[in-house]
Amino acid sequence: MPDNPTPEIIDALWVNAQLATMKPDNPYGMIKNGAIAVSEGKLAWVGHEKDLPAEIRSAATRTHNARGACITPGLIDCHTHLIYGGSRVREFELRLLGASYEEISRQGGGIVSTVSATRKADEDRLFHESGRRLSAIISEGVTTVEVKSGYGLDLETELRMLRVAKMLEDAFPVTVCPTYLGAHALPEEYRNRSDEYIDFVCDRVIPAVASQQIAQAVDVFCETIGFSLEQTERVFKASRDRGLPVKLHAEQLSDQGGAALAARYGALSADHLEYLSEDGAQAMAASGTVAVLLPGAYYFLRETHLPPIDLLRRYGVPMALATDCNPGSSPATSPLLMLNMACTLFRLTPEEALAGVTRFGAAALGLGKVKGTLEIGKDADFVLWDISDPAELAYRFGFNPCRQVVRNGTPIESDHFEDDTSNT
Ligand code: DI6
Ligand code: FE
Repeated sequence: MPDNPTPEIIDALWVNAQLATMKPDNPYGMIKNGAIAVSEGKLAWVGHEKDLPAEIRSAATRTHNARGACITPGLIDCHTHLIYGGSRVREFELRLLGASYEEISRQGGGIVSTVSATRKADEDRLFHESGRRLSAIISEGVTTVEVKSGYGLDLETELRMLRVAKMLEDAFPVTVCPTYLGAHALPEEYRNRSDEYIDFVCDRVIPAVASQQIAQAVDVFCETIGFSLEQTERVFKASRDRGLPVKLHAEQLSDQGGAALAARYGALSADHLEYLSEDGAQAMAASGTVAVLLPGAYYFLRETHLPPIDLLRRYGVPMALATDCNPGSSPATSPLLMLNMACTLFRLTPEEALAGVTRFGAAALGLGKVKGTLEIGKDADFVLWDISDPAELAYRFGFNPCRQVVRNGTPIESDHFEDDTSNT
């Protein structure tokens, strides 16, 4: 039972709930017949309703009857590229006719075709188009989302994308964590000069991003069709020099040793990891680097090489899960579908999948102390679901049982929301 002192102001109380706190102590950190009290945007009390101190109950300005709903932490989508211009539907058709993702990329399609469309799109257009994707993601209970740049590549467009990330955060009820992904693909103007492009990323863009405080981390695509291990390390060094944490698209299509390098730089996460080696898994475990699994990309690219889930489990590498929302390899805006795919394709348990979009999603963004579980003192971001067992979030697909999202202690307006509120 929590033994925190009672805060003077209790803004709201939720009773008659089943709490999947996602604390690691028992499956789902489950508290049947639980209650949550919120004070000034933080969780002030979490526990069994029978243990709720009378002074908290009476201090609450509002009491919400959750009517048996299952409450989880707000979901965290810790890897997206949701800001971009244009569409890659034609590329989807080409792949169905037999072209591979790598072939399309080498022939000047792929990421660089999205770069052309994104450079042409102004802030308003990017905001409008990516806002629609973000709303879809939010409607499934996401309260924190990471958003990468990486479809501008030049200074102006990369900064524009990062400004749009901030505009989205101001306009939508969600925390946006922006990441600079300059080393995503080689822009046309640097053809055959990838080292010079990396100079530009390190000497021009990273200093600008750091001084404007417009991104919280730096990412790289380390791959045969992306950047080499040496180039990745240069970006990591430049980021470290500016105090920016790093993360990496690692071993998505081949084993480049990227995850071990990321671990050496204390990366927040290494993402994709289909081709991760045992050494890579061990290095990640030693540095506490989170493995971000992206089943949407695995599915959409019809990959057959599974990420080594058993190795990750054996070494105790925390596993997060995300949509990778992007136009080329994962045009997905459903985190709930990712839960199902993580179980069906990667054989995660429903509990591991849910931990991947809560506790470990938070860890992948360096937010483990403030988000990701229902614990006193953390941000009051949580979701009421019309389900009786949290495993249902992973079991069903194409179905959204989200009844109500609460962010910073405040219920978010929604058409579906029916509340049973009484003032005390
Ligand atoms: N890996 C991915 O899956 C995305 N970026 C990356 O480095 C795909 C980006 C795209 O195809 O547009
Ligand atoms: Fe990605």
